[in-house]
Amino acid sequence: MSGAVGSNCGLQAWAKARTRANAGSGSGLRSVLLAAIGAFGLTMAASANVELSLHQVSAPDEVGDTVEVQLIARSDTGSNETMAAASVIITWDVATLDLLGNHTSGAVNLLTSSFPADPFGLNTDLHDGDAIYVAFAPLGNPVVIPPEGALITTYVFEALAVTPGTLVDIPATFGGAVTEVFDGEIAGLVITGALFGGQVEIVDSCPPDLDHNGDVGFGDLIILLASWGPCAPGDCPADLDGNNDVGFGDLIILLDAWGACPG
Ligand SMILES: [Ca+2]
Ligand SMILES: [Ca+2]
Ligand SMILES: [Ca+2]
Repeated sequence: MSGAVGSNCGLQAWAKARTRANAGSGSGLRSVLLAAIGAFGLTMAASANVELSLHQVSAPDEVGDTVEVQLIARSDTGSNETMAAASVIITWDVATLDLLGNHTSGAVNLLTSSFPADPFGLNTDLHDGDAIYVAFAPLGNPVVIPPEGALITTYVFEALAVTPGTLVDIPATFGGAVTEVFDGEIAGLVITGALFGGQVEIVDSCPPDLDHNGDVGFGDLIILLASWGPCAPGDCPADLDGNNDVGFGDLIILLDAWGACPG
């Protein structure tokens, strides 16, 4: 076995596994990742682990803004570890966050860093509260994971609603998929450590700005008038005075705030 596995092989392996899954054989993502990093034997238990954690970049974010959540990998051994690949499941509350994608700015050097088509269908819909992110290090150049942590990628969400804290989690398993980190030197060695989700705080410093364009104006007035009348608690952004009804009290608040939002 040459062990020479490039990006195409990795992606082809994903495609093959997907085909097998579609055919009903239920092949696992784990075998796909193992094949892609050149390990075909049994996986081994690790003594040294890589923790994964999620962190909101700038807290809090405004409703309507993009929310950036960093995926940090950290060696728990006190010395550097290496990573060849990782599959990371993330889950979130679709009432407060909508996944827009991810970016690699400032992150470690990776061959692929994305939400590819997966055998479990987690990525068939990226707006339903679950997805699986996959990172492959460049061939022969595993990612160094120091004890102080390394940025793997940044997930980008849209903030949909005010919340003091909504959890973006990294489940160990979900829908048949597994969150796993693979060692960069020993093929097939799983070195997944502790998994820590992260809380995201979303605020709205300018509630009358109903269309989130930075000022209170006719666009917001139209939204308010269009939702005139009784409304359900928690699902009524134009109910500015919180009496479960859009009416003159809310109109007065909006008119008083007319113009640029504070800040
Ligand atoms: Ca999904
Ligand atoms: Ca506005
Ligand atoms: Ca009201």
